[in-house]
Amino acid sequence: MRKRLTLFAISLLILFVSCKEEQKNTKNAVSVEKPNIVIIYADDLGYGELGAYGATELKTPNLDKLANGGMRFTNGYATSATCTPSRYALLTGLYPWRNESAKILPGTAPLIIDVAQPTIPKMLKKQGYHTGIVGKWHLGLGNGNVNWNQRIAPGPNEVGFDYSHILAATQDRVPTVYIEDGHVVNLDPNDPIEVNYKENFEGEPTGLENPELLKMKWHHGHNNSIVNGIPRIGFMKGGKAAKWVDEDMADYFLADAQNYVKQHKNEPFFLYYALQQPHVPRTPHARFVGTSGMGPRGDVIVEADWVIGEFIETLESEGLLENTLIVFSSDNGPVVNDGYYDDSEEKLGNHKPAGALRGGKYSLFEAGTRVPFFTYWKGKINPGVSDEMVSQIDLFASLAALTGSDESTIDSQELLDLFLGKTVAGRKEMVIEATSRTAFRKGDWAMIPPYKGPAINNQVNIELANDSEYQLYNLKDDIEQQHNVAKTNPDKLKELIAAYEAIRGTETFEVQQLELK
Ligand code: NG6
Ligand code: CA
Repeated sequence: MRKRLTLFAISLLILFVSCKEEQKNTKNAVSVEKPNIVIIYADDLGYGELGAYGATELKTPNLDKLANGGMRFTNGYATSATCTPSRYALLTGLYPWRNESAKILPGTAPLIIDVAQPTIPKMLKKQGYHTGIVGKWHLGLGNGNVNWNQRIAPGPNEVGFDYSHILAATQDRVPTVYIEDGHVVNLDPNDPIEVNYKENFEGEPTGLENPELLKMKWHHGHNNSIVNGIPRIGFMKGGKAAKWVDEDMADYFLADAQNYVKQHKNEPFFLYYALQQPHVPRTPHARFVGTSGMGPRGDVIVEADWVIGEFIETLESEGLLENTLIVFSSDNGPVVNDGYYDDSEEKLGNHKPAGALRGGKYSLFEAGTRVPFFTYWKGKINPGVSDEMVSQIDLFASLAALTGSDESTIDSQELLDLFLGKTVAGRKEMVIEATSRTAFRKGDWAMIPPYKGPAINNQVNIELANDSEYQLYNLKDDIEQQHNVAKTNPDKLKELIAAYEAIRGTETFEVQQLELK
């Protein structure tokens, strides 16, 4: 029943957007700018991880230069505290809880974006852009039962990307191969790939049974197939020549992103550059090992910063920097131990991945969704800092406005002027999500409804924000969310609950159970 309702809702949205389309076509064409647009999206990078956001122990000079040279948001949000829902929302401009499939996906999950659904790349294509994705996808592929040895579809190319070069799910999930325009790169037809998330293939080693083969040990989960000495989530067989080398991944995607820019420099392009760092397994290239003094987690952040420096240099040497809007953010907040023994906890020292914020990845507290978020456009955006609230879902309507499209969605707010550095108002309110639970931000306030379940996920050592009672925090006085003032502010609480339910409804939703093994 819920599925049918979701389909119905999506059809309504499509109708809404196509009506707008018609209106647009009847309008006089106005001349608009068509700068190149690059969204750089980190994976699990926390609010306090960059120098520009207060990090003192980690050095991120290249990202700091962009953040300080552009519009830096202190209240910039991913919609969710995990990857798939945030990425779904970023690309579609819709809250992820409108789609019940927008949960952390296994590597075999079908595509969760309807091929008829509006997306940023589709919208930009209509505005004359060439569109590409390089890096992490994690939105599902195919229609179920993917045959990895044929063209894999539908995928990014069917939802608006002219070019795609991706990793299917996460670096810790099989299949551990690159996929370019639907084809596994370097696939040997005599060594076909099989993937299964339920059971192993006979005779194949696993992290659980063959610890002697491991160069990185698993802490929780991550004890299935072993690739490159690293135990993964899910079982995989075959595809030896196609398997990626984790330590080369940053260089591999960088080279591809640079090529993409060079190839398309003579037309407006949109590049979604989705980095794999600092998600597990953290596998810095040898050049970066030991550079942060913080173990592999710090090292891959240094590596990611270098990668972005190189990428920006390419834009500059190609003469594109003054004609390119860059948006940088992260898909969710930080986690230190996300399933491997990699020294990250031991060597964290005084670094605070979430800055002053409470919680982290998977959490409904601020650190789950409040992330580094800035825009940079050389010569166009005046450097500034904004405390206005912005969400990644707002990029859809804002990029549409930038490029002369009238498309929007019910959730995306057009905040173009703010993204371009003007001192104008941002969002008044928004729903945030974490493992299918939702909470609300309005003005200076954060409200978290009661949820069952553990207060802390002990495996990752993160407070999830589950409580039997409503929580209300005034972030202006209490950014660390230490004082639940729900009882002393009943009217404010009522106001937030009413505003939240007006968007979210009152139905209770199935909460995604994290794999706790
Ligand atoms: C969890 C994994 C975690 C990470 C996460 C997805 C276990 C125990 N934990 O299920 O390691 O892969 O999924 O992260 O398997 S995300 O950033 O892509 O959402
Ligand atoms: Ca993530």
